[in-house]
Order: sequence, then structure tokens, then C-alpha cells
Amino acid sequence: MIDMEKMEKKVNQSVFSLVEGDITQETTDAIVNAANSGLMGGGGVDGAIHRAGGPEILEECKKIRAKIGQLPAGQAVITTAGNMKARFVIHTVGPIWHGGDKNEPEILASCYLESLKIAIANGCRSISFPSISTGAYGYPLNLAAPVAVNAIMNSLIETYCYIPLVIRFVLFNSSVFDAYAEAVRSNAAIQAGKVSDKHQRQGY
Ligand code: AR6
Repeated sequence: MIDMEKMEKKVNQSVFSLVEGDITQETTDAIVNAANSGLMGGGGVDGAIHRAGGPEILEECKKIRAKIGQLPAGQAVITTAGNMKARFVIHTVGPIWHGGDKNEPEILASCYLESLKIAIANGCRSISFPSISTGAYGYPLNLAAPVAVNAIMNSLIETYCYIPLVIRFVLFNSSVFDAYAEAVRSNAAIQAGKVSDKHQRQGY
């Protein structure tokens, strides 16, 4: 049996963790897909999700396409998860890396925030994320990981501090896992370890 790596943190009422694995196997309420604007499937995690979930996902994606056209980068939509154990797939479109001066960090952060928002609005309390944009879209892993971790962490601390959420980053191999683990170690709020204490002291 493979000894999967894991890192877990408590943030306010929520649990945030990094695991190494295949996101299609997740049992969280929702899994997030690193899709493209066409929403018709593709390679990487997108291909794996459509293969594991079956044709129902593409059927719903087609209906969404008919309604909204292309999904802009940084936005998210929700479909069934078909045959997978999760209930929903949140499809988001990461930025294509163009060197870093085309709003890539803002768009990438928006992917995580919009995915979280639509998942919670649909009643999800546990959500698994892949490392968006760091495959075919070429976003350097060491730059994407802190954007992803900080966006989620800030949401758990500020926006969703009263909702107990389970947030998992499901990272496909050890180099992706290591980059996210480093981003967690460098995250200011985690390093300080003070945010939930501070809320308690202030009587929130
Ligand atoms: N579970 C978790 N992570 C995975 C899995 C999996 N089953 N498979 C791959 N990854 P990518 P992008 C990781 O290329 O860069 C597609 O064709 C992978 O190792 O899937 O956002 C879409 O249709 C990497 O760390 O997504 C788009 O056209 C991460 O997922 C385009 O690629 C993201 O790699 C999107 O590119």
C-alpha cells in the first residue's frame, strides 16, 4: 500500500488539509475541476474527471455552454459528479501563464474563491481542489501554490469563519504536494497561529 502524504490544519471551525492523490476518488461533497473555457473536457485532471464521472457531466456542461457561452477564466460553474462519489463537480478555468503580468495571480485566486462560493451556495461543506493551472496552463508551481493556499486560508479565516468546512487540496504527485506544503509553512496566518485565538479573545 502506498503511504500517501498528508498535512492537516484547523482554521477556525474548518479543517484544511493537503493530501497526495487522485481527486476523482474523493468523497467530499464537491470536487473542483481545472477545466477550459469551452467546458467540453480535455486532458489532465479535466480528462480524468470526465472519464471517472461518465457522460452525465458533459451533458450538463453542454447545457451550461448553451446558456452562458464560454466560461471566462476565474469563474466557476457546477454540475453533477456523475458516477463519482462526490455529489458535484465545480468547473473553473485557471489562467494560462503568460509570464505573470497578465493578472494571473488575481485570476487564479478568483478560481478558488468562486469555486468555494458556488460550492457553499449549493450546500457543500466539504470540497476538494486540484492544483489549478499548474499543468497544461503552465503556471509555475512555486508561484501558484502560495496563491492557492493564501486564497483558501483567507476565506476560512475571514469570509467563512462561522461555517465548518472541510477543504482538501488533492495533489497528484509528491512535487506538487511539496510545493503546497511549502506554501502552507510560509502562510502568514498559519505561521502566526493567532487568528482563531484572536477571534475568541475578542468575543466573536
Ligand atoms: N487528480 C488530481 N490532480 C490531477 C489529476 C487527478 N486525477 N490529474 C492531473 N492532476 P491540468 P491546468 C494535476 O493540466 O494546468 C486540460 O486539458 C496535474 O498533475 O489538469 O489548469 C483542461 O481541459 C496538475 O498538477 O490543468 C484545460 O484545457 C494539475 O492537476 C487545461 O488542461 C493541473 O493540471 C487546464 O490546464
